[in-house]
Formats: sequence, structure tokens, C-alpha cells
Amino acid sequence: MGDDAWVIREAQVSLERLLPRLQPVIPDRADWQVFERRLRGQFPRLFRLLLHLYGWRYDFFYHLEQILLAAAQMYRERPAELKALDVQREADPLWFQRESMMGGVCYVDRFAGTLQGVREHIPYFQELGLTYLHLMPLFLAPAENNDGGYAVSSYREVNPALGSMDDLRALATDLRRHQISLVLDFVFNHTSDEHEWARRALAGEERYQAYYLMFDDRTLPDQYERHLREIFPEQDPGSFTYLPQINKWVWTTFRRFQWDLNYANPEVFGAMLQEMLFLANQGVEVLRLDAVAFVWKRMGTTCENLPEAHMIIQAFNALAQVVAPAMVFKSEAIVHPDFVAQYIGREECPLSYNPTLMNLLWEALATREVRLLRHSMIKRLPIPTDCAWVNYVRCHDDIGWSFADEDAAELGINGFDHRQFLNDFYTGRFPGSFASGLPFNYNPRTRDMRISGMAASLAGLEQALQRADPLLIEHAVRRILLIHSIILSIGGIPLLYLGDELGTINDYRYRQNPAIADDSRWVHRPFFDWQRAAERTDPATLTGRIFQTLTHLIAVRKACPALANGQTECFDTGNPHVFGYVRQGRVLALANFSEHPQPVAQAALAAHWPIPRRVVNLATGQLQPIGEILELEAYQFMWLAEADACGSAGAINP
Ligand code: OTU
Repeated sequence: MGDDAWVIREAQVSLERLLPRLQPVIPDRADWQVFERRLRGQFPRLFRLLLHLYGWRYDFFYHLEQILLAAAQMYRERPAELKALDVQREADPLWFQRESMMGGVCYVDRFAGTLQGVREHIPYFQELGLTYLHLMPLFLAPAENNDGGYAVSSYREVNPALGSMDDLRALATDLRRHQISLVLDFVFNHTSDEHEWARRALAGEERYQAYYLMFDDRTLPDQYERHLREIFPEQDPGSFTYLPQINKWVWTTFRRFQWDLNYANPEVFGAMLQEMLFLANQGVEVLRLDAVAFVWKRMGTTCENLPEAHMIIQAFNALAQVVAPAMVFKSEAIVHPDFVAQYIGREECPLSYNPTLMNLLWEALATREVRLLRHSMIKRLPIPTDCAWVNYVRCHDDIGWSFADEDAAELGINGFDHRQFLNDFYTGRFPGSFASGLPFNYNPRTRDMRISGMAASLAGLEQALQRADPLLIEHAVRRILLIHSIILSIGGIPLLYLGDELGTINDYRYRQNPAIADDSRWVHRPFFDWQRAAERTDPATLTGRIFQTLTHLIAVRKACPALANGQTECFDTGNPHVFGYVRQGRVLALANFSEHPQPVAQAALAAHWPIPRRVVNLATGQLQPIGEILELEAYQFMWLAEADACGSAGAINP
């Protein structure tokens, strides 16, 4: 008990001592009042977190002061327009939960050449209904070894091939005027080996060597490695890289040119805080925290998802809420669902990718059965009501089968064997598979493997087109639409991987580029095909059909408050192939994961959804009679609601 009272008192005393030192940094009276009010609100938990992380240091209070001085400085530099947005969002903290929210993600160069090019395509984003645009890493990075931009050499310089910082700010502002929030990555677990800190470390400066985790010999690395997971075993096995220039080993969880930062050093926390708030001040509204799981290490553990990793993020969160409360964090934890959930919270990451839903959508397409999807979603979809999932079917990374073995075991499924099957299925090795995917990072020791491929190719379109078989093409298109219908209706923020709205398939040309030929993820990072996009208005083309259907579904979602973030009840439809859930008690979504028509009994639905007298399928606008048995066609989905609800009256085609 004594401990806690001491911390509370110490926090109070420290704050009163610090405030007069911070005030001169923010000369404007009104600004200072806002800053002080927010700091008073966040300080007790911030103090506790930093004390836990760095309180053992003799110079703790020095670092605490440096951290707050940096925050005050970044607040002073924050543009007025963003300060106004802060005030607006403080009054509307759940802004990201609306039915109008719709996300998209793309590479600047591959989508539009430059930042200016992206700006010119704002009408395209509007056509799709986007309110959230994630631009893949766009900062300075090594020319070749940059892991798709995830090896950052400067957090304050745009990659000159894409434009300038001015272009980035102008784009952020322009997007905001069009109600689109800019989303950028904060790659904070590591820097590239060309970052100034890394260069100075290599030149022998001890201060910067302490920014990273460096070892004089293999003794400690060997001990750590006994428990570590290899992320890229094919390209860079192990988790340490030898640096001949200084005869040391540096911790590199990912590629050899991505050096993990040492967050046990409070100076690193302070330095990265400034980079984070700098991003906020450029107009970033959602910050994607890359690789959250790895930021803290402790001997004898997997060095993933440690309690201190959460404390680092929570401390960043507290400081962002003081300086830039308009911005929210999104967690990128592609790990066991129990661990994914631990990052989600208003005081940590209000948004999180939903990798479990993502990989189970593909699992259900492969098996044509929805039991693992349903069982896992019943257990894992609920999160705090002031947070939201970001639901996606594909992203720029591989698909890892990160569902919980326990969930599978509860259904009598052996997780390990099931993953072998899914890997065989999605690399086309399983007889009869429709998928054209590529293996990614097979690890012979663990037999772990992940899958690369564009959504359309994984869903069968590539094979079907090769075989020019109309029925197979039809099935593939329906699979693409089916899984998108789920991310658009299950709650949270749907996130579209741009290109998927055109049914874009794999692009194997990366194999000709030696710098990336060994990384199969590039098969699903094609250049955006604007020629093909020109077909999007013609529903007689495949592109047109996929695009028109998706944009229609997006428009329906945006007009239907029941499809906003909120309660989702997944239930057993009584048919093993049909996934079903009720949104906020009002919309019933059904999805048939098999290529055969499937019946669902009225009684099975009525138990979860009071069947209205007149029912409309919002997805098509057609009235949907519900007899004793409701039949779904091959891969059909329905969004059923009371006719006249959700503004459907106007849209109904009887
Ligand atoms: C992230 O992903 C990025 O999305 C990747 O594109 C990067 O290569 C990587 O970080 C390094 O910056 O290993 O295969 O468990 O899976 O954070 C993807 C989480 C990755 C990791 C995830 C990482």
C-alpha cells in the first residue's frame, strides 16, 4: 500500500516542480492552459509508467524532464489547424467508430508515383468512399535494402523520389478537407542501418551504440536466441547481425539492416517520442505502430509481448494525448489472438488490425466450413466499446495462420496439421485447390510457413482466368466479394488493400529485381493498373463487376448506422457452411462459404434476430422473402434488415 501512496505523492510533487520549467516553452497563455490541463490529466499514469521503465536509473528525473520538455516543444510547434482538430476530437473521441468510416491502403510510388500524384487521385478515393488512407512507409530509406520502406533512415525526410515534407503536409491537409484521415506508420521497433544514429554507432560513438542492442561476442545472443522466433529465416536467419566495423553483434529481429532500438535506454524513448510527435504534427490522424510485439527484450523469454512493451506504448499514448489528441494509435500485432487483444485499449491502441478474422476468412474459404471462424469470433471479436478493429482481407504482408491452437482444439482440430493443410492449399499443392499463392519464409526447423498472394489470386481468379472457365471465374469473383462483404459489415473500420477493388491478381515481375526477388511478398504489391481501373465503370467487365459491387456495398454501409462499430453477435446458423452474425440487433448478415447452394432454417435465424414482416437484402436492395427455409446460392451473402430501415426504402428494387 505504502508504495502506491508514495508514487501518487511523488507524481504530484514532480509535476509541480516541472510545470514552471515547461511553461516558458509555451509562451502563449491559452496554449499553455490547454497543455497544462492535459498534462495534469495524463501525468499520474505517465509518471507511473516511466517510473516502472526507468525509475531504477540514477538520472530518472533528468530524463523525465527532458521527455516533458520535448513534449512541450512539439506542442508549441503544432499547427493551429491541428490544435483545432484536437479540441474537436476531444469532444468526439469515438469519431473512428462511425458507419461512414472506410479505409484504404496503398504504396505512394506504386499507386501514383509521388505524393503529388496521390493528391491528384483524391477523386478516386472519394469514388470509393474512403475516409481513411494509409500510405505505406514513405520516409528516407536505404536505396535497396529497405524492406518496403520499413527500414527508416530518417523520420523527418520524405524519400526524395516521392516528394518532400511540404508535399506530405499539403497532402495531409488536402485529404482532411475531403474528410479523409491520413494514416502513416511509426516504425519504432527499429531504424535502418543508414539512420544517423546507426551511422554514428558504427563510427564508434558509444552514446549511439547504446541506442541499439549491441554485444561484444555471441555469448548473450546465443542465450537469447534459444527462445526467439525467427521472422525472416530465409533471408536473415537468427536475430543478430555481426558488424565487422566495430566487431560487435547488433540485435536485428527482422532483416539484417533493421536494427532494433534499445528502449531500456530512456534517451531512446525521448528521441523516438520526438519523431512520433513530429509525425503527428504533419497531420497524421491514425498512427500505425509497426511490430509492437518486439520493442522490449528480456533474457529467457520470447522477447515478444512483454509487459514493458505495453508500458512503452502507453507512455507514448499518454504523451500523444497531451500534445496531439486528434491522433489515435493502431496496433500491428500479428500474433496469437490473446496477445493481439492486450494492445487494445483507449490508453494504449484504440485501433488494432484484426489478423484473426483475416486469416480465418481464408481458412473458411479453403475448408468451406465456418466453425473455426465462428467459434473464434464469438470468443475474440468483443473488445472495449471505445475501441475498434481494423478489418481487412489482405495487406502488404504475408498471411500467417495465427489463429489460436486452443480455439482449434476445442473443435477437435489440430492447429499444427491444419496449418500444414492451409499452406498446401494456398500454394496450390493441395489437389483441387483454387488458390495461386506463394510460400513465404518456410522454416524447416519448425515447419512454419506463411503465404503471399493478392486476394484475387488466393480466391481463385488467377487460375480460373488461366483455364478460361466461366464457372470457376464466377466462383472466384464471388469469393472475393464474399470476404469483402464481411469486413464491410462486421463492425470496426473496413480496410481495403487498393487494387483489390479491381480484382488485381499476382504480379510475378518482382522476380526480375534482384533486390527483392527473395521476398515473395512483392507478388502482392503490384503497380496500380490505371488502364484496368478505366474499366471500372463498365459492369460487363470483371473489373467493373467487382468495383461496382464493392462501391455499392461501401455506400450501403455508409448509409446504415447499424453497420457502424458496435455490437456483433456471431451465431450458429445450423449450416456448417454459412457464417452468420447480427449487427446491433438490426442487420443479419449471412455468408455462404461453399460453392453449393446452402439452406438455413428460419428457426435458426429467429432465435437471434426478430424476423421483420418485410425483409430487404441491403446488399442488393431487393425484398427477401423468408420462408421456412432460406436458401443461399453458391458463395452468396445477404445483409438482411427490416425494409425501410437504413434508408433502404429508396434503394429497394422490388
Ligand atoms: C511489419 O510486419 C511490417 O508490416 C512488415 O512489412 C515489416 O517487414 C516488418 O514489420 C518489419 O518492419 O514480421 O511478416 O508479429 O509479423 O510486425 C511481417 C508481427 C512482420 C510481425 C509484423 C511484421
